[in-house]
Amino acid sequence: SLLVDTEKLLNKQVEMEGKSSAYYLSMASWCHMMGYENAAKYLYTHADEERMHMMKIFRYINEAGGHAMQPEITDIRHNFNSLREVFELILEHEIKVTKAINNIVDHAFSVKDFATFSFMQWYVTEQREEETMSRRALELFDIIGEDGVGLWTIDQELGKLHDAS
Ligand code: OFO
Repeated sequence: SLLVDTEKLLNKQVEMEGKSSAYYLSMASWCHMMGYENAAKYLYTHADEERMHMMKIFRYINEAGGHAMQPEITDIRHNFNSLREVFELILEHEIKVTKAINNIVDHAFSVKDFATFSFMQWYVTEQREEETMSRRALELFDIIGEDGVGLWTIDQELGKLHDAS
């Protein structure tokens, strides 16, 4: 069964994934309202994926003999200054998530909890993909530029990025 520390770390990660889901849903709503249709679509899907990330850990905790806790989700930001800011915040957030995942992997290894260590490998891979995707999204702003039809074009490209994922 899970050690107390491991269970705590995993429940903290449940909270983080739940928060990611709420955060991205809020961003999706802002993009949708602003008319960035493809960015909104990308973020609605991303919000669903984060919920799935949360549930995977949630079930694992209980299956491993722990007690998964439904997190309190508060302090969700609803307004953003620009589409670029949204994508900057996503990358920033994903980097934080990667650190938290790596910390769990490191912990699991050090206490010889190889089941958790192995379970977390999926997240290590997922984070590498998510960071790459976020960086690519952000690059569009520099490559295309935001003037004139730039923002519209960026939104179109964000739609393709999503299809490629
Ligand atoms: Fe986007 O992070 Fe979950 O794992």
